[in-house]
Amino acid sequence: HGKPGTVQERTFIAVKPDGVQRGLVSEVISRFERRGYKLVGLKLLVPPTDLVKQHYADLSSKPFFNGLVDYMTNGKAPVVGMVWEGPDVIKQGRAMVGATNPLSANPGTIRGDFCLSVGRNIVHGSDSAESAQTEIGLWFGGKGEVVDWSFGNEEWV
Ligand code: FUP
Repeated sequence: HGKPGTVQERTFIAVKPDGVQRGLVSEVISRFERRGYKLVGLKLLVPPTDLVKQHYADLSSKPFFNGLVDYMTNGKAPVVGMVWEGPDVIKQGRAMVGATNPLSANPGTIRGDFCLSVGRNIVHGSDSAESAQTEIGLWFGGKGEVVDWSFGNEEWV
């Protein structure tokens, strides 16, 4: 899919429990929609502990790991997981999300506009093609959970 010369990528974006609690689900979705990206996967869940441990496997030795897993899985609020598709969406999605530490995130990014704490930074976005593929498989591994569909117009008027 996509025009010739257009690399159609997919990335995993999640609104984390603090973002859901704060009513920012629509804000995050809206930014990706208005940018022109296509929503191809969407679910709300309290993720199982083993899923989150796998998702954050590269951080398992960090001192904040247990707290991070608890915050994601304790059910005080759910997570909204999404798969977004479009040109350069992995890198562009990271740019839209902003720096991990919100105090280093530029205004205009989601983190730079809506939060202050690294441990409560609202949103997740895959940081590479490899992690995007892994994370989409982890969160949307079931048959039909990611949907192929077309906007219908291959180019805007
Ligand atoms: P990011 O890809 O921007 O989400 O950043 P990381 O994968 O490095 O971190 C994942 C999550 O770990 C962050 F969203 C929040 C948490 N974290 C902390 O709580 N403290 C830190 O110092 C770094 C990350």
